[in-house]
Amino acid sequence: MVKTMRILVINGPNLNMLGIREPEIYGKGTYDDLVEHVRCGARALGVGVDFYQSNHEGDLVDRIQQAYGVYDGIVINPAAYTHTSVALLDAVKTVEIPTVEVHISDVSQREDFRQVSYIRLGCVGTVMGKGFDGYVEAMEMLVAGQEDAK
Ligand code: CA2
Repeated sequence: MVKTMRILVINGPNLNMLGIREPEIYGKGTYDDLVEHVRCGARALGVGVDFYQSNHEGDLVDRIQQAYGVYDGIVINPAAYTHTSVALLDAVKTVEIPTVEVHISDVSQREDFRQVSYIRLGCVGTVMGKGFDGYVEAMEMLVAGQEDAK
């Protein structure tokens, strides 16, 4: 029997407020629009997807730990914690689940403080500057990675 791949999509602080400001950077879509877009992409790829959003670093660490043995891949936009959190890096390294870092905006073209990403050191890939489509591209990377491992 073919097992359906399960992917967990994690979003960090303030991403629940998408759509209310800075549409020139993040677009006009809301968090619910993002979830719908990614759900649609997951359906097309034939993978199962669950979502989690939190504004709290420790809750994000807890959710990554709970993913251990349950999910085959993680897509994570740690938002501001990208640039500060060793705890999130340690969490993804601990669970050893292939993880792709996503940013809606192109952080490489933004402020100096956004040029640091701790979580990147524990990720199999990074997608940035592609809006909501970047989450779908991240899932495609995870699917391709699983195919290669067969
Ligand atoms: O580009 C991204 O996806 C970011 O991860 C978004 C973070 C930012 O700190 C990172 O450097 C890059 C910020 C998320 C803020 O969320 C919003 C809330 C309301 C309206 C627009 C965005």
